[in-house]
Amino acid sequence: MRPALHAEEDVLLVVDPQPTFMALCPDELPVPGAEAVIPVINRILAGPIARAVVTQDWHHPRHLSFASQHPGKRPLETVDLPYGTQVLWPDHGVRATPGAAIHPALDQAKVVMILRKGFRQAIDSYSGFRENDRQTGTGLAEWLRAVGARRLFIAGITRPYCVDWTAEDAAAARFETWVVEDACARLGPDDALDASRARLEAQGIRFTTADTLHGE
Ligand code: VGL
Ligand code: ZN
Repeated sequence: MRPALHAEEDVLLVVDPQPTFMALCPDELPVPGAEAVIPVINRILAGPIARAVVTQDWHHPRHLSFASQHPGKRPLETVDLPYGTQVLWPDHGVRATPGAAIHPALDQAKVVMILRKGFRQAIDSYSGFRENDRQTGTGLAEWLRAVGARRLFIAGITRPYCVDWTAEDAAAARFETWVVEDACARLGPDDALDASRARLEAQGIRFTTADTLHGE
């Protein structure tokens, strides 16, 4: 259940809808089924929601989250960085490469803000609000407040990484936060996803589906 949508107060936050995470880019960070979220998100955007924000992974070509920058390490292994443990990934989301573009099929008519994140070479940024050092802000919370946003619906790529970290920071910034579960791509084992969902629910974040945003 949800109350009626309000044009000024409700924003769809689309996390990382980029080919770098899709089968289109097999040498980057393809996530099974990631391309399937685009039509689901477009369907939400065709409904009563009035505004959307897109985040875009926008990494330095030698970003420290890339396994390639750590001799002897492979993707999904971890390293200890000054801000804590960082999972390593294949090279992906490299700024101004085709894979880092917003997917061309995403309907951008209602997208009023595009926020690039992870652009500092030595800090990753899963969340659209705060980098992985948990200290460096992106300005997104302030921007959302400036346009009168109060409630956020979050969709995109991936749970439990960028979507869930963004949701957690959205709730911490006191937005009413919903994750649109069937509009998200999933990466990794079910138990990690379930644990993350429980963590988010404990913080008051709710889960919904794309149909609900049409009032169905
Ligand atoms: C993501 C890993 C690295 C994501 C981004 O969008 O979930 N995951 N960079
Ligand atoms: Zn990334």
